[in-house]
Amino acid sequence: MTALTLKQLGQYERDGYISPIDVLTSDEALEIREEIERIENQWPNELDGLGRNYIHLISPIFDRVCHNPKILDAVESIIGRNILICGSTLFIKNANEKGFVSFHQDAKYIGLEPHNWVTAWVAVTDSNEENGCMKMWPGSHKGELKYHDQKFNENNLLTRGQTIGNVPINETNSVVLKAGQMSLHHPTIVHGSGLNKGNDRRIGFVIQSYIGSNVDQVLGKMYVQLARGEDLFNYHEHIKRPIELMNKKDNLLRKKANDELSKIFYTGAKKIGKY
Ligand SMILES: O=C(O)CCC(=O)C(=O)O
Repeated sequence: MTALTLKQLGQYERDGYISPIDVLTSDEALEIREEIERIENQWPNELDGLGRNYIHLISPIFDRVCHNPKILDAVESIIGRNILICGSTLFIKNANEKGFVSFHQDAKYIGLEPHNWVTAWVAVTDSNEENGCMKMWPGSHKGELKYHDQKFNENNLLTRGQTIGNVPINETNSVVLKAGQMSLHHPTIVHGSGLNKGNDRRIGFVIQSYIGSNVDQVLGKMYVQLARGEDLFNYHEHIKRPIELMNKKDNLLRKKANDELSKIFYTGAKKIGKY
């Protein structure tokens, strides 16, 4: 068991995130990238828009990442032993594109209550200042949920382009990761990321999120897998793990899960965005 150290837990409590944590080898990270590029080549558009979500339901390689014991050990240190996986998202910024992520708090539109959950951002490629790594505003998880302007702006990789204003950029920290490392962040930390100005793609695989079994989805329906321990509350529908890439039944389930997710993310929104 590679639990987080007291120092790391102190950092999480104080700053609202921990980074970097070694979880995969560089070969394993490369295998994930190759899986993404295999899907992109064989099934064009499969990962576009809403399709960036729930890839772990159609790919055993991504499924294995979600159930990786090193990741789960770290997650257990934060949310306890009974862990469910309730979603995953790919955040890809290609070189020469204009994708960015406005400063936001994940808890704002995700419907997961109480906040006994944590998000794991796994670097599939290196992620650094040049290619648009995440920036965290340390300590910002401690206050109330903040006002988010819904900008629906093109190139914003968030559903509604939800944006918190007046973030003190000089107080934010860059989360620099090597491929195979991860960061963990709190549901209410303010974070975002800028443009990819490098020559290669920047890819993050985000398990969004690991939830304690006591966490309900108050805005809609959610499909989960048990990652560790027991589901003591049975709030959600449990689904099985994939055994082959792009199995027909798994694809149908992923589509259903994505339709439900979209309803959750756009609850009360004035329009529907690209993702
Ligand atoms: O990948 C990014 O740049 C941002 C990801 C993000 O906002 C998140 O994982 O909550």
